[in-house]
Amino acid sequence: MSRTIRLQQLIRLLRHRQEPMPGPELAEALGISLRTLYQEIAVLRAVGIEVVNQPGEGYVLPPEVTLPPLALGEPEGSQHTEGASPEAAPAELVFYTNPLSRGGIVHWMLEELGVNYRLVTLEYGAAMKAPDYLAINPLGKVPAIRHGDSVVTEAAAICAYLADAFPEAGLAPPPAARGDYYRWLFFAAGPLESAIALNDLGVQPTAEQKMRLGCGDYWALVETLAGAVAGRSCIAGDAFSAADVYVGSHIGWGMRFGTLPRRPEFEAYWAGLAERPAQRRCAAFIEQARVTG
Ligand SMILES: N[C@@H](CCC(=O)N[C@@H](CS)C(=O)NCC(=O)O)C(=O)O
Repeated sequence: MSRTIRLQQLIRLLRHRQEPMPGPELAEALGISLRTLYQEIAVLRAVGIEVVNQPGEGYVLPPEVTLPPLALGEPEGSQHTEGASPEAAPAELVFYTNPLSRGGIVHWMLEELGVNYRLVTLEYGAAMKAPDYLAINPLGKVPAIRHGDSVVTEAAAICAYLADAFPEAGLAPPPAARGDYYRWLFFAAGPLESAIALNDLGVQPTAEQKMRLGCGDYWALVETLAGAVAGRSCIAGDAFSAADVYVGSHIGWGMRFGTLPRRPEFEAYWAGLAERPAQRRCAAFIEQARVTG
């Protein structure tokens, strides 16, 4: 059965039910594994068909949903029938990092995804500037990932890439609802990072320089960021996403090392994120590295 037909069947099955349909029942009706079902539901969400998961009950389709036929075209190379041909081996995912680096952001993202990856630790200095690593990142900096043939550097780009590469984890909103997601990811990776660095180095741009600098004024950025997270547990929409991993890391780190003020909006937002099991695992990993030197 092609993926398009399977997705249409999945929608049809849900449409004919008033009640939520449990995942295992749905998977059985489609003749696929639960894992494949999660992937197919992620595909539907990625094209804007919001299948709702009612915890403990199963999946339902909002009655107003219509199926966009073209949006469900067969992705290249995906025309396999489960059980009839072997699943392609997953692409190897390699994570280059140093425990005491921005790699912590990507580490958290990987732990949230719950995927298999190979962690390669690089010491600062010669190892990061060796030719084999410069072939991965010509800047000789961590983090970086290699996923199959794709190499991605820049922590924010890696988080966004991983959310798309593993849609079943639901760490990116559907494309049509990505306004805030992109906005705050880029805000934190661009102007916020630059302004924090300048402020930390004691550089005080003049009013005229602030007009030319992409980041503008440090305190205006702090105010804007505080407004974006005030009273919210997630920065983009109602669900935790890669934007929370990235922006949250800046906030948690910034408050810890004094590069951002301990504003109540930041404290409240970070308190919710710091409790996440994936974040706690990464914090323990960093602490271990710090203790053992
Ligand atoms: N813009 C990069 C920054 C990467 C970066 O500066 N990494 C630091 C560690 S946090 C590094 O590898 N420094 C080593 C060096 O420059 O030699 C990102 O967001 O990933």
